[in-house]
Order: sequence, then structure tokens, then C-alpha cells
Amino acid sequence: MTKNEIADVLAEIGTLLELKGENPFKVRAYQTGARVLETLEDAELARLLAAGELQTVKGLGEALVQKITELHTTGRLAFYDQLKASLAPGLEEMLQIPGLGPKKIRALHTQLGLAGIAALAQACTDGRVAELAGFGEKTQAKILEGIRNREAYGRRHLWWEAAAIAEPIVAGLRRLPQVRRAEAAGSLRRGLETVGDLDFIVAATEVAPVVAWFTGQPGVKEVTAQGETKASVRFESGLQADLRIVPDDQFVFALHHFTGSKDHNVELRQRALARGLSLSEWGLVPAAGEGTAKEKAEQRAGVGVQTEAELFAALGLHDIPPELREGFGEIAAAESGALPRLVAAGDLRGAFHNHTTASDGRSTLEEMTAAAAALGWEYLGIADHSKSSYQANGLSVERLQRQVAEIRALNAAARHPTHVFAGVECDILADGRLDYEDAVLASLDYVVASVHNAFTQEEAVMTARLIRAIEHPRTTMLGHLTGRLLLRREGYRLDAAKVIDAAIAHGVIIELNANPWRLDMDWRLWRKAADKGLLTAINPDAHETGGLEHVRAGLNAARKGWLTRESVFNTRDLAAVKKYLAAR
Ligand code: DGT
Ligand code: CA
Ligand code: CA
Ligand code: ZN
Repeated sequence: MTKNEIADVLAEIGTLLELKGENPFKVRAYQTGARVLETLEDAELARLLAAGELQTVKGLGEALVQKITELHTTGRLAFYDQLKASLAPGLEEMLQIPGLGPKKIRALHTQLGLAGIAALAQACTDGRVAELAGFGEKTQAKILEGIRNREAYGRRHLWWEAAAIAEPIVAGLRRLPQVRRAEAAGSLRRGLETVGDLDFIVAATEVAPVVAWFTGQPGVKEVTAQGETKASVRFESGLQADLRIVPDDQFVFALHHFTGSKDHNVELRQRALARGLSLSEWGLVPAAGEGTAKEKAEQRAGVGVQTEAELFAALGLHDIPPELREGFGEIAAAESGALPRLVAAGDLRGAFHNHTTASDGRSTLEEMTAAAAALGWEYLGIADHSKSSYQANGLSVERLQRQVAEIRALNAAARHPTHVFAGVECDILADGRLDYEDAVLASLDYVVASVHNAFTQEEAVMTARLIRAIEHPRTTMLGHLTGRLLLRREGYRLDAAKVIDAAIAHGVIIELNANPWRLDMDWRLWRKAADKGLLTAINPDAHETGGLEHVRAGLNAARKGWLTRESVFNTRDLAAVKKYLAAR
């Protein structure tokens, strides 16, 4: 165990003892021990332990030295396990409620027999907590509010919304004169579709002004932790953010560590160990065994490592983009030179699934086209809803034909550098037929086929329905495969493998719907599907001009799915797209 991991155990022992109502001096000894340990370096701790000199460190008595030794060598501590087992389950969980410390929890437990947040919530609702000495109505109300907030805070957050909060913070940190480097790490940097909390890593010459700026930002509702080199805050939305400040020569190691994922870190650490190196958030050094701490510091393997590319190179690996760091084989691929050249923002030349005011969009054809032109897109596909989607103001045959004529006229007028393709987002009816006659569909440049009703069909029925739509000769691509809405609604049941195989067999594209709420088909399915030959289109499903920017979220998902430019249809140029669509 590292010294910080050991310190965490000691601190927790202090809390557990407090929950048990133990002697305050004993409690204090563990809390102090944890703090003392944090100020040591790992190498120093190892040296002191080896030399039998740990008790010479101020603040560490004999009992603590014995426990630290046990934790350091075995990674376990019998005393800790027994202590934990001796407490009523649920007591520790109650510590998560703001304003509830070990003393209050002990009172609630001994006097009301409460253990666990659910029981506590009930007791507050019943008014039993207010009656306890030292509690009262106010405290009871505050506890209940804390429990309710915790439910809201416990939610994950959409990547898109988290990114909107994170970006100005990174910019603000970089503007501080003490800051040399600043990055957002964690799941946000990996481009995960939802984010638990934000993680910022900063290299700074001075800590205090950076912490002060971070905790004093507008929108901070609560400072939840503040230490020598770190701070945590909670924003109005419930999103939390961790800040860690390190010296410049540690920055790249901290950035890599806190980017994760955990699985990736564990695998990379093992690889380092196999090469006699120890990788941590602080650096890359020779693994324990040879040399004093000082010697190690001097021959630090990580010296001179300034970038993540150099860090990976020091371990014999090609640079691994953050999106791939999920422990899904990226390290093996980075060793053999088999990492994909991921599709990037600059590769996109247009997109195919976009709405206008003709159905349920909020921008006109003209506005959407101008916005696509402003993004530098060569083409824009318009796919408004079809006639069965009443709720979305789907187009009758007549209205659709009028829109097609409008699009042809717009292209002829050549007011915009962007070519507009006339398509439709055609409902896949419950039995798998499409929502317009073949002749109507044939008058369009392309067809996006999507499910918008009868979500509750059996898996086999839904799968057959989708495959029937894929078999339709006019279907160009499938829209949002599962219909899921992240953090809101599960997708409908279907056999994705069968649908993917059918799409490949019939040359049908499956879109990667880039709407931040959808990101559908899921990135976890793309690598294998693309290897088998499936083509995708990263489609924003924009309902207004600003929605076109959602392709950014889609790019994250595509990159997490190991997709290269070759697998993404809308990286092709206008001529190639025209040719492809004409040939179908
Ligand atoms: P999130 O916040 O739940 O969306 O996911 P992450 O990946 O941002 O996780 P977070 O914020 O808990 O920690 C940031 C990174 O720090 C994580 O991806 C990897 C690293 N990390 C955190 N805890 C551990 C750990 O116990 N072991 C290892 N190896 N790495 C860890
Ligand atoms: Ca995080
Ligand atoms: Ca975190
Ligand atoms: Zn749709």
C-alpha cells in the first residue's frame, strides 16, 4: 500500500473509533498519524520501515507503527477488519450526510437504534430526531434536506453539460499568473458519455492563490474539502469538482493518473513493474528494492518526462489518446503499433440527420444551411420527420415534396458554399415497413430510418422490425439504434449483433447519433462492428443551428469506439458522397 492509502485507513480507523465512542485521545492519535504519514514520501516511508526507524517520526507511536507496517507489507490490517465488523452496518454511510459527525450518529444509534440513511430519513419524517437532546426541529430539517440533496447529487452528469462547466474553469486556471499548466482530467477528458465529477490538475508555482480562485468561482455552492494542495467544490447543479495542484515536474504523472481510467492505470502500473519501474501519480521511478531514496530520486526514470507521449514512450508504448484509456486492449495495441488513427474533428465534412422548422426543428432550412457553412461543412443533410410522427409535426407527402423542391432551389441559387442533401427521417412502422411509398422515398437523396413508436415490443419483434427496415432498398442509414436517452430512459430491447450484421450485409449505415442525450449506437459496440465492416455517420440530430455543434459529443463516442476516418461516412468529400448516394 502507498502511504496515502495507509493514511486513508488510519483516518478511517479514527472515525470508526469515534463512532464506537472510544477514548478521544486514541481517536486523535489515528487522525494525527494519518496526517503525519501524508507528509512523508513513499520512498522515505519504505526506507524508514526497512531501517526500523518509523517510530522516530514525530506523531507515530508504537501502536501506529505496528499497524502501518502491517498495512505496508500485507495491504491488510486485522485490527481494521475487526473494528469495521464490530460496528452496525449503515453507521459509516450516515457520515455522508452534511452536518452529521460521528458524535451525532452515535447518539442517533444508541438512543433511536438508527443505522443507515434510509432509517434516518424515516425517523426525520416521523419527527423522532427532533425530540432527541441536542437535535431539535432545525437540525432534523437540515438532515432531511441533506438526504434529499444527496439523491440529486448522486446522479451522474451528461458529458456535454459537464464540459460546459469545465472549459471556462480550465481557461480561468490558465489565466492565473501562478499557473504553468492546467487540464481537466478524469472521465471528462476520456470523453465518457456521463461524468461523475470533474478533476482538474494544475502545475503551479504557488498553491494558495489557485485554491482561492477555484473555491471562490461564481457558481460554487459549497466548498466540500480544502487541503494543502487540493480542494473540492460543489456547483449549483450538484456537479462536484476536484482540484489538485502539483509541482511542474509531477504534472504529467498526475494528469495521466487522474485521467484514468482505473482499469487502464492498473494495467499500465503492472507493465511498469514488469520493467522494474514504479508508476504513480507522482512519478516513474525504479521499483522498490535497490538504492536509497536519494539515489532513486537522482536516477528517476521519469526525469525529463514532460508529456504523456514521453511517459508512454518510457514504457515502450505509442501515445494512447485519452478516449481509448478504458482498459479495453489499448495497451497491447500501443505496444504492437496497432493503435487506430482516430477520426478527429477536422475530418468531418457534413452530417445527415438534421431537422428544420418544417417538422419539429427551431431553425429554418436557410438558417441551418448558413450555420453548416459557417462550420465549413461541404454538405448538410436535411432529414425532417415523416408523416406518422404527428407529435413531431411529420411531413405529409405533399409537404415533403415541397421541401425537396425548396432544397433543390437553394442549391441552384448557390447562396451558400454548402450543398444540401434532401433526405427524411422516416419512421419505421411497428411491422418494419417504412412510412412512405417507395416512389416518394426514391425522389430523395437518402433516407434515415428510425423507430419512434411501439418501444415496448419484444426483443425478437423489434429486431425483426429493424432488419426489415434495413432490407428496404431505399434505406441509407438507421437512426438512433436503441432510442435511449442517457440518465433518463433505457433503450428499447433488441439484438444489436443481429442488426449490425444485417446492416453490413445490406450496405446500410448505422448512425452514431451525436445528440449528447443519445450517443446511440453506444461506443462500446463500435470497435467490433467497424472491424466487421460497418459504416457510420456521426449525426448531430440538430433541431436548431446550435445543435450542429453536438457532433463534438459524437466524435468522443466515435473515438472511444476506436473509429478511424474510413469508418465514418461523413468524412468523405462531397463528390464521394454524391457518388455513394447515387449508386444506391
Ligand atoms: P467519474 O468521475 O465517476 O465519471 O470517473 P473518473 O474516471 O473521472 O473517476 P474519478 O473522478 O473517481 O477519478 C479520476 C481518476 O483517478 C480515475 O479515472 C483513475 C484515478 N483513480 C481514482 N481512484 C483510483 C484508484 O483507486 N486506483 C487507481 N489506479 N486509479 C484511481
Ligand atoms: Ca471524475
Ligand atoms: Ca474525482
Ligand atoms: Zn429521431
